[in-house]
Amino acid sequence: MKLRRLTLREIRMKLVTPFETSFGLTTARRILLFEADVDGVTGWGECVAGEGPFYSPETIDTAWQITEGFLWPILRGREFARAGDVWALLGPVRGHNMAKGGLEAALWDAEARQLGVPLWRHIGGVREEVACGVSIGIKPTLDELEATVERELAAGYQRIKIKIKPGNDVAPVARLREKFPKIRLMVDANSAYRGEDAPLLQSLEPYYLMMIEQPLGWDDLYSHAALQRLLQTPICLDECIHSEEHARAAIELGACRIINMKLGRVGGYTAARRIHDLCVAKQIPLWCGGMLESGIGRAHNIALSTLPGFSLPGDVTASKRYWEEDIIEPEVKVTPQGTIRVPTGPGIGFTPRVEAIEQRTVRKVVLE
Ligand code: OSB
Ligand code: MG
Repeated sequence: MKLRRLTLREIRMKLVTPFETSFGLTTARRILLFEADVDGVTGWGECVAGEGPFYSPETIDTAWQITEGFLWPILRGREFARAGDVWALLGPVRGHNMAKGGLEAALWDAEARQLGVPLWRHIGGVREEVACGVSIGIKPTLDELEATVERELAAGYQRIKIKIKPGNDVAPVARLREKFPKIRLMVDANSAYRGEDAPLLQSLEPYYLMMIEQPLGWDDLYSHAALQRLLQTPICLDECIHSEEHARAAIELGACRIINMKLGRVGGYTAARRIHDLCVAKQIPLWCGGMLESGIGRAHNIALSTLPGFSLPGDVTASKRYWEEDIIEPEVKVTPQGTIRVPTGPGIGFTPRVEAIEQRTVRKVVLE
């Protein structure tokens, strides 16, 4: 295989509703898309880096620069046997997983299309339908939060996750538990707490949450291990798990009992599959996280979620929850049972709407 041409595009997309987390408010996304021409076959990938370095150190601008300045020069003119070899080729570049992950995903899509098989089958997926949960941002009032949860449950979603931050944690959880005693409920703090907040996090225990996602520092395994010893509720790590080595350390230290997997955060399918295999061997349940992706990233998340170890509902949802109009055809739809039927076509199984993508493009470079 040879990457003949790589097109980078920055598109702008306005969210249907603003999304608030402990690290900030997002009203519109700036998204870096990768269009890879591999031996004349086109594959698509999405870089999930944020607009600012607040979820992780990467941003769309660092990803663009690293891709153009370092990843592309490594792959340019290079012959490789399979998409699975690209992760090792990019190894000399340390970190920048979201840049690598988006690019590598485009190569996997192209490879699956070359072979004429669905990407999810190509990576070893086994599920024809994946289970969906939703991630709900911090809301201005508890009434608004409750109404949002009501609506998402009515749409069929199997698990509710709410974002929390100091001062906006126990009250929303208590309210939701009172109103919805039986639902699968969890919280995501995006690193908003410190070790000293253990008593506050312990006060969430009576609400039998499925898990508490990433309560402490974004790269702090030690403190999560100490906190997990104080909690019955499982800790799920998101931000902390940016490599296979960190996943192994987290599991061995007891820093978490569940892992949220994101293709971009770990650097693509090769790294994700290694972490997946480790979690299966160690009996750590996995689920697929989301990063407010456009349809292209969403399609990759669906493929990833078909791996056998993804035993819990992911943050993989319908296009219309985030976008007035998505950039793929068909849009991602969720069944009344809260599942997505995995597409059967080659590659990601959705068609990028190139014209709609071009309309939203504010920056573009063609590397060849
Ligand atoms: O922590 O999972 C997270 C969105 C942006 C950045 C980080 C996170 C999230 C979400 C949204 O929770 C998940 C989604 O795409 O629906
Ligand atoms: Mg998270």
